[in-house]
Amino acid sequence: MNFVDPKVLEEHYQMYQVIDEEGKVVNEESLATFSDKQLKELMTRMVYTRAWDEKSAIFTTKEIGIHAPVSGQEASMIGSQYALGQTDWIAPTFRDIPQIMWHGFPKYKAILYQRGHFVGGQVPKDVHVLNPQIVIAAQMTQATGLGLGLKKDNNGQVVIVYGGDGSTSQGDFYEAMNFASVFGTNTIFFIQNNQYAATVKIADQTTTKTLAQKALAAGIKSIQVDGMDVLAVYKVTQKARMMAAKGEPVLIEAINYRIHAHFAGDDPSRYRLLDEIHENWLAKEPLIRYRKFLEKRNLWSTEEEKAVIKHAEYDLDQAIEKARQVPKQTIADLETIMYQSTD
Ligand SMILES: Cc1ncc(C[n+]2csc(CCOP(=O)(O)OP(=O)(O)O)c2C)c(N)n1
Repeated sequence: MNFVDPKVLEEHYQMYQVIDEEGKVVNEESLATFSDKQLKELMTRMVYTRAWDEKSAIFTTKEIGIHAPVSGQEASMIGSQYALGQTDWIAPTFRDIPQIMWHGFPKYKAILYQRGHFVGGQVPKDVHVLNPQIVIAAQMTQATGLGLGLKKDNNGQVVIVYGGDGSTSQGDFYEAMNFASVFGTNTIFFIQNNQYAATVKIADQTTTKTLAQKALAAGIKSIQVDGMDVLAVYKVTQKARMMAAKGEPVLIEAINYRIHAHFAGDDPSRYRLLDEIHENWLAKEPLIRYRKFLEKRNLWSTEEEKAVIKHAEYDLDQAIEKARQVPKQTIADLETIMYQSTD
């Protein structure tokens, strides 16, 4: 009699990396496929995202409403979105605002979404994103359905659905993967394991050593990637995109770390000791290591970084100003838009 031990799976997962924590290349072959322009663009987008995030946190409650901080997760977010085509779809959570903004979702609408204004939920027709989901894992079943539609359209489009580690403890996650596997939908499940579901740490959510292995029960291939390494995330998503476009759904587990609170305004020190574990994660954070990598190649400077930060802060001010011009919503608005299609 032989009960299979989940430990047999663990050795198959080796976190995929292109650069290590010191910005040193560990995978020359993957690196060779990037142009200097792409290498710089990835940094520009990450720095922009960090600046937007930090300034948003200051504005929270006054202007923005609920802001879910993303610092520490830029490599996962930017690297994965960068690997998509413009006509691919994104099914985001409340935290995945950077990906949808880079995919064309208007910035002022992102502010309105965070304020709970209905205009923030109206996605322009030519922008391929779903409304950010606040119900944990509900976006997974939606992305499976959308992935089935894309398969039937047969245009090579895919949908990427984001979820936190907490979403993998939900029923919708398993149901979505099972359906995706049975019907061969064009879906990429992208799990951002940022170590916490609100205040609950990963060790209190699951006894599996990886979240990636959860896909295997549904018959879906999966991989673990260093979610603080933007080049690795890009490469892995690019491959996943090719597979999903052929009706092979896949799961990516990106290991990263949420540096700030769950929602801006929370006090993370109530559930997370700001001790050496925190310090250890900070040392791995995506901007520091990627900056080291670029500087070694003379592809990045302090001046460039400052200019990007200034640009992001300006854009945020503009977006807030534009959001201010939108009339306050009323109860009657909610009733009228209930059965209307979006613009
Ligand atoms: C079905 C459901 N249960 C509970 C909540 C309350 N809630 C909001 S965020 C959150 C934690 C989400 O954690 P995770 O999926 O890991 O995403 P993260 O915020 O870490 O990116 C919870 C439990 C919710 N929104 N939906």
